Amino acid sequence: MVMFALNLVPLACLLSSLLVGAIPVAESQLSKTCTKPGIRKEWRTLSNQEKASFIKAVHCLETLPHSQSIFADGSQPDVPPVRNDTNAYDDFVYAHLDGVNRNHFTGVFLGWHRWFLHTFENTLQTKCGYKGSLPYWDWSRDVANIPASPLFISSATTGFGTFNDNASENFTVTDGAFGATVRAYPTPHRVGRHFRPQPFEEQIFPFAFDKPEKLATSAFTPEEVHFIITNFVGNYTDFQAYMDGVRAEGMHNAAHLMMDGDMSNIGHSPNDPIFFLHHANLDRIWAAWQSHDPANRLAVGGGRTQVLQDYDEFPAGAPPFIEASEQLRFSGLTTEPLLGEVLQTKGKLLCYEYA
Ligand SMILES: [Cu+2]
Repeated sequence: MVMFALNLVPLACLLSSLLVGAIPVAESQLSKTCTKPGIRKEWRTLSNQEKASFIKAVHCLETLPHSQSIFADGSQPDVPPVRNDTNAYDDFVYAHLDGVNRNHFTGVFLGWHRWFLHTFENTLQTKCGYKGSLPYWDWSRDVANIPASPLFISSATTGFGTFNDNASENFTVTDGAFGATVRAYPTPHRVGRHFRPQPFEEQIFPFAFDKPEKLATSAFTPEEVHFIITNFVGNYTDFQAYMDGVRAEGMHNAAHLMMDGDMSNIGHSPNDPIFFLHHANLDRIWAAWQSHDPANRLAVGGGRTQVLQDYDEFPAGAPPFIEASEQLRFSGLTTEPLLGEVLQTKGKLLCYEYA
């Protein structure tokens, strides 16, 4: 069940520059300084109690009401209408779904997801009493055997559930903390997840994969992670492009597509809470690259327009080129900082680091 490509067309959408409804960042937030950063830890290093408290907070989010401020901002033509019979978790999925074209394969990719993850973490903390920070999943530690990763266990209090290999069941996850969870978008369904070691065998983009037989795990080995952090000095565009990969076979897409089901859909992938741990790891790698060299620290790049037909030329978006003054858009989910305001994880708006 591969739906990754369905939401990708039409691709060259410039409407995001014409949007209304941006929520400015409050002055009070800008004057904050970061003295006690939250520590984001790798999932397997958490105690069972810490794991359970994160999962409990996500379940709490699923019981909170849907926000009336969520709206489709017009940049994504085929987005489903906002539903009122939904919850606060579904609002995150909607905001992601509504931003597919502007936030993927464009220069705001990592900055947008950084603020999205922060909003998720902050909501768990402020609305659900969560005391910890957002955990991350370092997939490079599991390349030898992904299904045996300590994340994918059937415990209802500390596990994300195992993979389902049954296509006739839509790969529905039946165990773990989210086995019975129904998500609203794009239509009500239970979360699906299936281990697909060679996800590039099927063409899902408007171009053929370069190495269709490539193992997903080969894109995110410890060597690959080391390589991306220590290369592309001063060149954000090439750094981001490498994360998505030559012909989109890089670590970002490889891990998404390898899990099939919800995670393999570029729009509604946040339906699976694994999304947040996967993207926290990408954010961690970006932060490590940023601190690797002074020339990386505030580097931005890529373009505003997603054009997958010209992926080889513009893997990080076509012009106009992205600058730090680019406004991030969140479809009513949260405040909307400029890209330049989320470049530092320990700055005026953000205050966290990775263990
Ligand atoms: Cu995304």
